[in-house]
Amino acid sequence: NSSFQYILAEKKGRVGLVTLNRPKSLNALSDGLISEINSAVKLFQEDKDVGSIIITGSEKAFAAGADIKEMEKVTLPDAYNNDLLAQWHDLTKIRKPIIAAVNGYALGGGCELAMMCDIIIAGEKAVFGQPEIKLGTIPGCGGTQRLIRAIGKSKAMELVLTGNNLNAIEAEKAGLVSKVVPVEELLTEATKMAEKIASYSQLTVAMAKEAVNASYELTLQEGIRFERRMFHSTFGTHDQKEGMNAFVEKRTPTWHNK
Ligand code: CO8
Repeated sequence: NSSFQYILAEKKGRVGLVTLNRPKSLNALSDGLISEINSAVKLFQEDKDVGSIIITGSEKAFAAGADIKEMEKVTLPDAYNNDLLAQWHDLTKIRKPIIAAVNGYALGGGCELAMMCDIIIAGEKAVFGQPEIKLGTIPGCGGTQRLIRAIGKSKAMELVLTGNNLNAIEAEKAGLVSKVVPVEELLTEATKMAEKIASYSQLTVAMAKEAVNASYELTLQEGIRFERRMFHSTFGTHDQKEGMNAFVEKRTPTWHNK
């Protein structure tokens, strides 16, 4: 869609692709860029033909963080009155699965953006980190909260307190990314995964995403109860009947998303 200034958004079959496109500043996340990401994913959320979404950057940078030049002069009253960064979290309201395909730098807000997605796939040259401490500030968009859940306290503290980075292999070992692939194959691999997800019942996929994400908020007992109720709900769908019947009849299921 050519109406965007800082991103490219296109449909590739059943996959919605968002490419961050502010190369001169390594995809630094300005307010304008974040608004455009939010608008694009909302359009994909509403589009019945789209089953999953990929967010990617360039080979050099997924995103090198919040736009430091934009933030430099912000005062506390500005930040508080405008609830700076609040709009960033809109991405987590999208119910379709989102894959972050990360080549190059995913630093500060860039790492936080990747962590707001459901799955992170990394190219071999990817670099993850929360270097805000070097700028006299701290992560402001979930970095202190999501990183600890992804990689545990000791590693999360190291990243946040020292500004040290993780390379792709370290990030995979720590559990931050689901797989590492050669740089030039990143988008192909991400697309394959996105297409696979999009090939299932969209209704069931959304329920699965909601159930996994509930674990962020609920105790184990409540989470297991929530999961069981969602599981029960699938038996009220056409697609559960179709999926199981197709297995029994040894044929490919046809999903109706209902
Ligand atoms: N903001 C603004 N401009 C940036 C940013 C950024 N985060 N990162 C890079 N740029 C610009 C550079 O200023 C430079 O512009 P110019 O050509 O006009 O001088 C251009 O991009 C190229 O960058 P470099 O010349 O520095 O490229 P290098 O290859 O030498 O280095 C690095 C690449 C290591 C990624 C380096 O650019 C760097 O350290 N960038 C800053 C990384 C960083 O500190 N990120 C954290 C930002 S703070 C943050 O995210 C707060 C999070 C709060 C929540 C999210 C809020 C929105």
